[in-house]
Formats: sequence, structure tokens, C-alpha cells
Amino acid sequence: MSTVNERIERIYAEVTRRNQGELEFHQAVKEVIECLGPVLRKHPQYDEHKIIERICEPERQIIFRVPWVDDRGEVQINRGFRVQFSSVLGPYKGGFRFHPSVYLGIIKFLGFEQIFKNAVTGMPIGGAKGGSDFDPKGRSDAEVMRFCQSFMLELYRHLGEFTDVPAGDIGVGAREIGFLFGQYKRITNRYESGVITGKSPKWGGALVRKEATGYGAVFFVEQMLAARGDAIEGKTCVVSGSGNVAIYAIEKLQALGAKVVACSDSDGVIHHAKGLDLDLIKQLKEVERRRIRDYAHTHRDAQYVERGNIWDIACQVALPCATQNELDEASARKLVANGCIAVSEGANMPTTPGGIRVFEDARIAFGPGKAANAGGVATSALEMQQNASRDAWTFEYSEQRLHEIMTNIHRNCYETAEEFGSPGNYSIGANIVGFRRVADAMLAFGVI
Ligand code: NDP
Ligand code: 2IT
Repeated sequence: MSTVNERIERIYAEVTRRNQGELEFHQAVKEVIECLGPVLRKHPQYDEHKIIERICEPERQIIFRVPWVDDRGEVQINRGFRVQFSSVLGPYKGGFRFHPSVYLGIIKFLGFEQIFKNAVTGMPIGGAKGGSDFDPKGRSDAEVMRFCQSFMLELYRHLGEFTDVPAGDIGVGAREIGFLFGQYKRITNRYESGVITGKSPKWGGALVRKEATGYGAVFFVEQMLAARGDAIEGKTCVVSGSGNVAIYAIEKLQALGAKVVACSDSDGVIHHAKGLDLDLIKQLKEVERRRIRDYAHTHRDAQYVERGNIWDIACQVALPCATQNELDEASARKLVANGCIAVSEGANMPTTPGGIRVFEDARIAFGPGKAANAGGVATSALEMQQNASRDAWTFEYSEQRLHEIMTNIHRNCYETAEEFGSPGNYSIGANIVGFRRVADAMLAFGVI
């Protein structure tokens, strides 16, 4: 009879064999299943029913050609993906990413993470992710529209308010959601608001969805600090990225009295020691779609460093809100040496395994993305709820619901980490909370 740990190692070896070259997917699987030894020992039925093996194999993977014509009349071909990982807790749910780095391994890592994140929210949503290697940067609105229409022309048959409900992610914001929803409506002849979330509040979107991931990541760090008798007010913070998640993380940090001194994009880093001017960042990024370097044209006392490492900048609280593996072991060491006491992952898997080890060894408060950035998808579930009842809640009520959800997630992860002998380890807490919820539903449903 092999030990539980040997069986987990064998499952991991099989995942790498079956999904060759998909490094981000391997990383995401390893991070979750490494935590599950104590759970399998406590609940042997999970092992007997091969729950982990089943979760690691997506229920369905769709890969398709996305042909479209650019403004010069040239035909362009991209690749589209939707990986429908798990539907035991509800319709598949998870965003679309449009970025040139997208390939199957990225979509599978995101879809796999999404299963557990969505379960951690406690809401009735399964896990999925989709996207394309299409690069919206530098494309006209008309080109983005034609791409979105072609993408949806294939994908619509796999979606539906009770089947699969996408939303945004990197490169997919309100503009793309509008084009995608419009095309779905046109093909199906159904005004099915609940088929996609992150819609504009002008036509069925929920208030606070735009803000939810960033706000939620800040509420999570607020809770982690409160558990240590500390608070966010007066703290110096660094937030990487300058997209949807970063902007609204900065907004909430500032509202709670913190000073945010740096943000970034894929070209470089802005450091503004007296505190970032968020109105300018919104104007540059949300309205004009420009680069963060342009911030320094307005604020001459801010420094822009092309290809700089944002984690070199001293802070007490760090929120990685750009992309996967953006915070490595050396950066984590630098943060700890500079006095960082808390990290909340607004992005998905932004910290490398080596970076996470550094934070754990230093015993700083570390909020993993599965818990810390779950406010986005949780508010998507609130949008689905409002669409289903043809209702629209106020901003204040929606934000209060988000705050309650983040508080509950924090408490569940905290208590579960303690129950399994790892007090203060939110990664273990989140992985176990999410896994148990999915596993129990799978047991109830039989072998499917
Ligand atoms: P956006 O497209 O709005 O912004 C992404 C930001 O990250 C931009 O500043 C972008 O810079 C930067 N970035 C993206 N890719 C890279 C890269 N390869 N290297 C360096 N910088 C990069 O996306 P979001 O803000 O929506 O997403 C940010 C992160 O948050 C992602 O990890 C996403 O999966 C995660 N997330 C998003 C949620 C949501 O509701 N939107 C919910 C939960 C998690 P540039 O403009 O130069 O590309
Ligand atoms: O990673 C994520 O949780 C998202 N991009 C949001 C997913 C959603 O369905 O709102």
C-alpha cells in the first residue's frame, strides 16, 4: 500500500506526462495538490473515488480558429480556447484573456485555479477559462470588434446562462464584453443577460463588478492585517500593473488611508514617492489606452524606469496585480528585507513557488490569488443573481456584499489552515476549502 504522499506524487507525474509543455498548468496543479495530503488522510473516500485525478482532467476543452480581417484588409488568424474544467458547483464560470502569450497551458492553469477560487467564494459557480493569443494592443475598435465577433461565432454554442458564463481578464474589459455580448445576442436571438458578466451597468451589468477584484484584494489584506492587530491606514504600498485590478486596488488602498507609491505596465515602472495620482492613471489607461511612462510627463517628480523591477521599491504592503510569475524568489527576498509585512495577490499566480516559500519562511501575511482576488468572480455571481431576478442593486449594497464575501473567505481560509495544522497559512487554507467543496459535490454526483 503506497502512502498518500506517494500517491499525490504519482498523480502529479501523470499530469505532467499527459499535459506536456504546459508549465503554468503543472505549477498550478502542484501548488494545490501538495496541500492535500492531510485532507486525503482525514477523508479517504476522496482518494478511493479518484477525486484529484478527475479534477485535474478538464471536463471539456475547446480549441478553434479565429479568422478576421484587419483594417488594411489583411486576413488574420488567431487561436481561441475555452477550457471548461468543472461544473459540479454551478455553470462553468471564468474570464477570457486576450494576450499574445496565451496558449493552452495558460488557459488550463487559469481554469484550474478558477475551480478552487470559485468554490472558495461559496457561490454556485463552476470553473473555466478561455481566451486567445490575439493582441488588442494597437488595434482599432473596429478590429477588436471583428475579432470578438469571429471569436463568439464559434464559442456561442458552448455558452449559456446555465452552461458557461464568461467574463473579462487580461485584455478583456468593458469594450470587448460589449462586442462579445452583442454578437451572442445576435446569433442566438436571445437577450440572455446572464450569459456573460462584467457588462456595462448601462445594459445589465452589476455595479461594483469593475471595482470588485481590486477592492476585494484590499479587503482581504485588511482582514489579514486585522488578524494580526494591524491596519492598512498609513501603510506604504506598491501595486504592480495598471489595468483593471491594479487601478481599483489603488483606489481602495487610497480610500482606506494608505499611500500607494508605485505601479507599472509591461514596459516599465512608475515610482512616485509622494503617492500616485489615480485620476491621471485612469485617464491614461482607461480612457486613452496609453503607456504608464506617460505619467512622468505630467508629474516631473515621479521616476519612470523602463523594464524596472517594481519589487525593488520599499513598501509595507505589496499587491501583485499584473500577471503570473511576476514576483520571483529574489524579488520576495527584497520585499522582506525592505520591511514588507503583507502581500495580497490581485493577479492569478503572480508569485513563483520560490517567492511563496520566502514569504512563508518570513511569516509575513500572504493572501493567495484563489482567496485574495476572488472578489471579482464573486461579484460576477452577484451580477448573475441580479440578471436572473431582473434587478439592479445600488453601489453601496453591492460593495457591502463584496465586503461580507471577502470577510467570510478570509475567516474560512484562516480557520481551515488552523484545523489542518498550518495556522496563518492562507494558501493551505484556500486550497483545502476549495477542494473540499468541489470534492463533496463530486462524491454526491457519482462517477461523472
Ligand atoms: P488588464 O488587462 O486590465 O491589466 C493587466 C495589467 O498587467 C496591465 O498593466 C498589463 O500591462 C500588465 N501585464 C499583463 N501581462 C503582462 C505581462 N506578461 N508582463 C508584464 N505585465 C503584464 O487585466 P486585469 O487587471 O483584469 O488582470 C490582471 C491580473 O488579475 C491577471 O492575472 C488576471 O488573471 C487577474 N484577475 C483579474 C480579474 C478581473 O476581474 N479582471 C479577477 C481575478 C484575477 P500592459 O498593458 O503593458 O500589457
Ligand atoms: O480570474 C478571475 O477570477 C477573473 N478573471 C474573473 C472571472 C469572472 O468570471 O468574473
